[in-house]
Amino acid sequence: MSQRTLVLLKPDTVRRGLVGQVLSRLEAKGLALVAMELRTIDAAQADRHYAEHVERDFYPPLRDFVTSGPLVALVVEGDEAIEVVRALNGATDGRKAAPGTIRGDLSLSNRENLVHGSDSPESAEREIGLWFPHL
Ligand code: RTP
Ligand code: MG
Repeated sequence: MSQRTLVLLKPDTVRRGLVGQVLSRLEAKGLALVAMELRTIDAAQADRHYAEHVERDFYPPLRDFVTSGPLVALVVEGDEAIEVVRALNGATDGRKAAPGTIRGDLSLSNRENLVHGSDSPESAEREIGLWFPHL
């Protein structure tokens, strides 16, 4: 079933000059780009995006990180796109993510892990509305 999902290329991806490489992987997989924008977010947008994590101990440094510079927000579409993007991204911790995944090949960190992908149809709907309200 065709789905849309929200993807973030986090500030480390932009800082490290990996936007092209990461986008290429999504495009090569066959996912269609629906929306894409370079944006620097404030703490309020970070808190809305990570609403489920705001009270966690790991959240303050995560908030500092995601607001630390421009990121690329995009919506991609394709068959089972939510699960497909999560599989391309790999496990959260780049040190543990499998080789062949974006994080497994390009990240050595649990925080600076390059990408975000919505984790369920409900999350995708909420996050797409938050980042791209016109969609
Ligand atoms: P994301 O939301 O960024 O796509 O990552 P994810 O689904 O793989 O991981 P999630 O559980 O949603 O966590 C969101 C971000 O919080 C940081 N994190 N740190 N125990 C920890 O120190 C911890 N757990 C999560 C990660 O940066 C993760 O991307
Ligand atoms: Mg998540």
